[in-house]
Amino acid sequence: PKEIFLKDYKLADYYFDTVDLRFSLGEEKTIVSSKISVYPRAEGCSSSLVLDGKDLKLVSVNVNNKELKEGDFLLDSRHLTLLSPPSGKFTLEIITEIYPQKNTSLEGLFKSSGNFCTQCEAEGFRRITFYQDRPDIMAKYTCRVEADKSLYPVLLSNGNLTEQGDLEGGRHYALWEDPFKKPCYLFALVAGQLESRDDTFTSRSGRKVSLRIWTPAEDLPKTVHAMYSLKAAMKWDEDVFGLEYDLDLFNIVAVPDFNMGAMENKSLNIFNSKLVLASPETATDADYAAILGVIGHEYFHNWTGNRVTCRDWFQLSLKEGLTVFRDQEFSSDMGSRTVKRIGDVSKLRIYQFPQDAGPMAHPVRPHSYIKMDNFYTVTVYEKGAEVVRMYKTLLGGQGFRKGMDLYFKRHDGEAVTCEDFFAAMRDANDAEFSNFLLWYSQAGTPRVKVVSNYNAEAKSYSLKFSQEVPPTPGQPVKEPMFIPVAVGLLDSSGKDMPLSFVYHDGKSESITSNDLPVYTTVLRVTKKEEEFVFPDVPEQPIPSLLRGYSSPIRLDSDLSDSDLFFLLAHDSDEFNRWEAGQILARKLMLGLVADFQQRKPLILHPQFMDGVKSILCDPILDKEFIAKAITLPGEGEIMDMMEVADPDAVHAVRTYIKKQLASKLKEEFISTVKNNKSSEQYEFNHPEMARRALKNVALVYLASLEDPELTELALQEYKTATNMTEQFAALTAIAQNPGKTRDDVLADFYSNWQHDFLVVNKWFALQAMSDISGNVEHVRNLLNHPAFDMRNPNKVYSLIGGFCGSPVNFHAKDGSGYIFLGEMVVQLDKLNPQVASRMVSAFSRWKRYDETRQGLAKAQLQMIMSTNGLSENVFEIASKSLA
Ligand code: BAL
Ligand code: ZN
Repeated sequence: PKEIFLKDYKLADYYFDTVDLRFSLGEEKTIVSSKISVYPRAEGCSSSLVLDGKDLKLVSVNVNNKELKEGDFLLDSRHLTLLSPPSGKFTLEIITEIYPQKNTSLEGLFKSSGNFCTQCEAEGFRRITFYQDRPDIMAKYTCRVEADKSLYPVLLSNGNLTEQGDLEGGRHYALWEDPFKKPCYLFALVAGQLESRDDTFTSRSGRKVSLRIWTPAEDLPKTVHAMYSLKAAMKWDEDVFGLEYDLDLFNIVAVPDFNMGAMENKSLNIFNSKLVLASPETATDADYAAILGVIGHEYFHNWTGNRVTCRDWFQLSLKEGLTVFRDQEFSSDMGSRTVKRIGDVSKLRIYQFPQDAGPMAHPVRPHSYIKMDNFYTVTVYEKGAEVVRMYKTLLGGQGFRKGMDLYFKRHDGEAVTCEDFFAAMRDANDAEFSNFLLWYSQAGTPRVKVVSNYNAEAKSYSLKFSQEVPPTPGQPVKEPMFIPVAVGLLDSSGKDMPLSFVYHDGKSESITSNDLPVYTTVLRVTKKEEEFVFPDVPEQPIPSLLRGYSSPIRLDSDLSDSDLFFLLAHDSDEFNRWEAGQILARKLMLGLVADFQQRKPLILHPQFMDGVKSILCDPILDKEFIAKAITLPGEGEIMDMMEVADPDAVHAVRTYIKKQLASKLKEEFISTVKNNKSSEQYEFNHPEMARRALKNVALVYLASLEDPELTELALQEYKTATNMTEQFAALTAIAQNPGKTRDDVLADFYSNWQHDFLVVNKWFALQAMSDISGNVEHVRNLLNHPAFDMRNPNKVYSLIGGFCGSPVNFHAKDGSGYIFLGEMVVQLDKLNPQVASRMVSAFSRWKRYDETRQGLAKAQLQMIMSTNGLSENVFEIASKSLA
């Protein structure tokens, strides 16, 4: 397989002006005709024109109305090369045949539940027709779709519907015209039996936009929340960024078979059903929140991604990091900012930190790839969003908005790079950013140490930072990064001290803003070692460091446990209150893991228990914040901090602490469950979600005790729940413990919900993720369950992906978990390489474990590598993991 490098980027020799596509959709084959007006970048260009193409049957190629003969072109398994195209502009017409009904990769044109649909990002368009399949080729498209009218009554593509009509033989057609230039990855087509929920949105300039969400008829009632989310997103983008929608029609289609969550095709977003369909009875609060966020995300791409797109795929974070940041801000404004931030930072720590420390570590802008699909990663998306957030932290809200305005003014209609975004931010603010661009090119999570010192005589307080970026594959040595560290100082009563000056580099810098006191300042840490000194500090402060998690780093401070308990109780930065609790919990868990490994008795520190109790019983705190604060760090997070990851010890310790807390705080947890009972009517709003979140966490703690009375309490919650959030949480609580109650409730749940594939996926995932010993056999049995289907990505992610999420079972010392995953990857790769490569990633950190586990995991990776016909997707992850 060939590796592609950013440094090799070259402008294309030919560009496309207009593209007219015609699809004749059929059961046996689909015929695709394209008519492209081509122009050379430079006069007198004599280069050949290389078009990408995969699994296409070429029917004919015409240039300026003349059919090309053998010898005029070369055809291989990846390209169609026109050897000597005319100099100057010309018209290129190509006819291909494709077979969407056989396409299980779900890239290009494929069938999902009988309907036709497309997925072209990153490189799926080359499976539809021969084309220069790269994002800097932007053209205006028309698309004529023709199909059997009774089988495919709805025919959709990008832009505006300009013509439609009936044809002979029971067929019909629709002609779509997109007035905006776009790269081919934003092309979309849908044809099938669908109905729509219709609504309108009037933009602030008075444009009346028709909104349609398409699903099979029976699912339409479940699109209310998606429509609410879309309208909220359209309004938010106008209010916050001044960005309006630019066409009169916006379509969303929900399909059950989809590799990704959703896709932002111009005016025709295609979604995985999971991220559209919701009703209180079938979807949880987490599903509702995800729908809000992803509907927002895809809509926001219309400006950050579509109107301004990426020059090449290395720049993916230009659109994804920025759009994730925008959707995070949208969700924060629609709910609780602190809770959203806690969730986003947890996601970064649980998924991105391990990636950044493993064999697949890559910068936010990768330097190379074999398969671009493998780089739709938490690094490009989530760390990329943190990079965008740092611009805002450094420039302030208004400065960030000025940068965004300049970015659109300069680049609307263009395919650009991360430097162009950086330059817009810098130039709009006359900012000095020194080495900020390193965030795009250096992989690895910076580790920052801070040492504090209070000089009582001088009444000054210093913070001394040192930073290190760990080596990552291909990057053994790193430069110091530009790290914004938001800091506040608390006095002994827990109040923020006003900050007026800081000495840095021998200079005094004023902190006040418009003569008002400031309680948080952003220190710019840019060197390997650097000191900041606050003068006029009347007493020894407790520092609140990295407020709001102002940069994506690992911070080691010299805060004592009592400082952390103090911050947990008093910090005005709510994120840092949660963080103080997490740092304490991580320390406690690591200490107990060491005890467990040395066969010492486990003892829970009473101060920790008192801390949990005081949060649980605080009547003022937000309930969802409490739920987050009393949830212990995950097993992965703790394993990540160990020299040699020990899943059994970490699991034993986490279970021990959970049970200890449950038993010592039993009465408090019972009151929490009783005082936060369901209201009759489900509402998706923060106070209601917070109430449910707290009750559900309490229930999981209680049920862990395996006490019949408490199991009965959970059972009652299960039976009386009026929404899926509470019903599923009760099921989760009960399912912790093996036995008849568990088996009965799982069977009951399936029999109630077997008609709803999205709910059945939750049922698969819950069982797959179970920590019950030897669960691999149960998961193997579930592969044969009639509701399971290897061709459906959601089912694979639930069952096989879910299994890899249980460290004790996936990393079982007998190798049974690794053998299972190895088999699954080989099977999946034949059907859907993108999904297989996501699954094989679970092996990538095998070197973190003990020798026995290393040997077992390595053997599976080697077995996968030796498989005939392995896809490039899986090859890239498996080979890099073994390197
Ligand atoms: N562009 C792929 C799906 C998404 O990130 O929106
Ligand atoms: Zn996106």
